[in-house]
Amino acid sequence: MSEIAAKPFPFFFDRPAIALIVIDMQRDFVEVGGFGESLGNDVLRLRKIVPAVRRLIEAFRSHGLPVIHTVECHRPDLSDCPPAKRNRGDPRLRIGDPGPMGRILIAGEPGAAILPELAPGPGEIVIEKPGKGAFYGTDLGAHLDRLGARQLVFAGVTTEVCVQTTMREANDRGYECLLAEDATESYFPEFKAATLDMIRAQCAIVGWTATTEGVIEGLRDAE
Ligand code: C5J
Repeated sequence: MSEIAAKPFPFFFDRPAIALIVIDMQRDFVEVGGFGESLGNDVLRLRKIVPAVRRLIEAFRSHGLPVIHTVECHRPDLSDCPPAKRNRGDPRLRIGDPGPMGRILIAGEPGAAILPELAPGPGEIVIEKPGKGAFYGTDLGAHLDRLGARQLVFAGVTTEVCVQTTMREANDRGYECLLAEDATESYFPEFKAATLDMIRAQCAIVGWTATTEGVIEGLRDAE
C-alpha cells in the first residue's frame, strides 16, 4: 500500500487500482466568452486551476495510470435532456439554445469541448454525461471495472455540482475518492469551501482531500 498525505487522514492506495477523473473542464464553463461567463459568472476563478489539473494529468500519464475525462453534454435532439433540467436554467440561455460557442452543452459543439491545454491523450476515455454525476446514464462503471480501478482521484469543475455529485455516486458504489483541493473550483468560493468540508466530515464520509503536490508525491513514492 502507498500513501497520499490527505485530510482527514492519509489516503492509502494500491498503485494499479488508482485512476484520475477530470470533470467537465469544458470551454463553456471555463473560458472567457463562454456560456458560464454569459450567465454572469467569474470564469477566471475556474481558469486558475488549469495548471494544477494539467500537472495531475501529466503525473498520472507518466506513471502509466488511467486518466478519464468527463464532459457534460446532450444529444443534438435533446432526447437525453429532461425538461426538468432544461427548463431550470436562465430562460434566455437554455441547454440546446445557440450560445456564444455554439449550441449550449450539445455534444460536438465548440463550447462543449475540453480545453485544448487539457485535451485527452490518445486512448484516454472520455465520458459524455447527460447528468451532473458521471455514473448516471454512462458506462463509466464498466470502464472502471475493466481497468480494475477502485480508488479515484478527482479534479475539475464545478466543485459543488458535477464534482461533488460524481464523488457521491462513486462513494455509494464502493470506490474510495480523493479530491485534489487546488485542482477543483467553483464560481462560488463559499460553495467550494463547504464542499471540501462536507467531503471530509465525519471521518471522510464522502472521501478525502489533498493538494495536487501531495497526490503527485504519493504517486512518485509508490514507484
Ligand atoms: C454545472 C458542472 N455546474 N460541470 N456543471 O452545471 O458542474
